Amino acid sequence: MTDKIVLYGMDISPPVRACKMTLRALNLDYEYRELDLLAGDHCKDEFLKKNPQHTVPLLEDNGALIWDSHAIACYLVDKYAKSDELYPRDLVLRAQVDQRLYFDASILFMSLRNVSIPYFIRQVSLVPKEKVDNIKDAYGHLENFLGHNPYLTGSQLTIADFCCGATASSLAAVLDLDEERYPKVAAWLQRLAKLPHYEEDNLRGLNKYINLLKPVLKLEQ
Ligand SMILES: N[C@@H](CCC(=O)N[C@@H](CS)C(=O)NCC(=O)O)C(=O)O
Repeated sequence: MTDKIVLYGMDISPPVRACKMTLRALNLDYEYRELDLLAGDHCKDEFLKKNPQHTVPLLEDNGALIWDSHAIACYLVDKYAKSDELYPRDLVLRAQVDQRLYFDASILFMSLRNVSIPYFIRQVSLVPKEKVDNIKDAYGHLENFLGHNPYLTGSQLTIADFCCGATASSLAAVLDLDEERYPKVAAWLQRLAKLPHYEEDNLRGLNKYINLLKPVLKLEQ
């Protein structure tokens, strides 16, 4: 057991990048252990003992094992933040952040995972129209959530922006963001891109992810 925070991940993974952005915002030191999912590192016994769901990100903190990026982000802010801005304690504000986190977990990220996993596991490169439409719907929901606000739940940056932002930026691996149709999403992503160390925490892995998927996927429109 180690007393330092360890994040297990792979840079191309959107939820891993969301955790990196959260750790950065909290200014926390951590060790990053890169797994090669394409080589099956996440299905080896050593990792399965830590996360039987065999997903990254996985956080290890003083013996505690936490997986799912949303659970990790909430835990990190609750445990280490000096203020509650990134994950408010006010019940209504927190419920709004939670709603966006569950939206990412159940709709936004799934619209991407449902395309990427079939390709990574079985080299399925044809993306059926329903899956393309799911991605368009996801962009549309984000556009509506943003309204006139700079961030997803209002004027304050929260972990919902990290989780949804890492995923939303990655949707371009399947379908480029139509900036005329979703101008608020485009402006929000540009705002996130100005965060300190964005390049290291999100952009680098994002570019690798896009380069892996975009050239091979064929969309049924
Ligand atoms: N809801 C999870 C999703 C995690 C997830 O699906 N991670 C992918 C990489 S992006 C993974 O580990 N896939 C390997 C697998 O499911 O076996 C989270 O937010 O952490």
